[in-house]
Amino acid sequence: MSKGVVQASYIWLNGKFVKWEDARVHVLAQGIHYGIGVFEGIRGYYDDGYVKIFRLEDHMKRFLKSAKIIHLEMPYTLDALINAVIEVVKANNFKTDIYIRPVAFRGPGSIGVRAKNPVEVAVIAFEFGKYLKPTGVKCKISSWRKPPADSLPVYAKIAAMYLLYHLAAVEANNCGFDEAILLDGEGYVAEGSGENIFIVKDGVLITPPTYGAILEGITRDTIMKVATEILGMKVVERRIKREELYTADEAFFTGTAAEITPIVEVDNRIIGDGQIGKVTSQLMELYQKIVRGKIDKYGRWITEVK
Ligand code: PY5
Repeated sequence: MSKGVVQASYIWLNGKFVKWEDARVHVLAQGIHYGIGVFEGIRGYYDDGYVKIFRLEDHMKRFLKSAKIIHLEMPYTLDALINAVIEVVKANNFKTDIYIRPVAFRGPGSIGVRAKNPVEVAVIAFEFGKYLKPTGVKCKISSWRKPPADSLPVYAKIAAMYLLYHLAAVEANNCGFDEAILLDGEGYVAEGSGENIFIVKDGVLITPPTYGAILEGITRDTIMKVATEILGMKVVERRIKREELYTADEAFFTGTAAEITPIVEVDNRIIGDGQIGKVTSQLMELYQKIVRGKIDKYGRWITEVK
């Protein structure tokens, strides 16, 4: 379902607004050669005549955390980065739901692996719809595994890690599936190629723990809070065996791009009755209300861009 990006007017690049077509990078950039970069994915929802950005501060804090983990000296403060996002949304005068992609990477200079070339930062925002099929996806357990925690930093949203997700997602697509599910080094369920994963079993919501091989997803955190606080559900963080996934009552992905996406099949096993589950559909509906600022309790997560 992922389509080409809808071009907007301006991109924020190294502290300045440049026209979309002028936002260029030198081919010597270390970020291109070695994947030395970090990024974020944020959504903005056009509602009530303006864009509402969801959990902006949390995303930008993770951006800084990712940069710190890989030695990237971010040339901007948290406030400056938050402001850059708000300004780029304003500059493009969006009238649709959008996706915002802050990215920081090492630019041109030395070709050495140990070189610390100057860091470049961009914030790109564009019109965006659904990322995965909201009616449910068919998944394949990937032959590609998540690396152990001492191999690549799993908490950081680093560019280099996305080669793994690319391989997993392409493999799944080539085999006729919509999305991949990666296991960790010990064979437990970790996450999708760009999403965290949840299962529902006997009314309990279960998701892999953050001390495992997963990204600490912001949507994951949102759903854990909403399931507990609004639906009164028990939420458990623990390792999930592959066969527990096959036999779950319901399963779904969470992610900024994927929002809440039902999983209806895994490795040709139908999950539940193959339809969107009851808990999943309740959470999908609640999530849309929350991100569009319709539930006061979670109003603190919204940044209004007027
Ligand atoms: N796990 C991985 C590997 C991810 O890439 C993502 C987000 C998540 C989990 C969910 O994290 P969050 O809920 O904080 O978004 N993926 C990005 C996104 O914007 C990029 C997808 C291509 O959703």
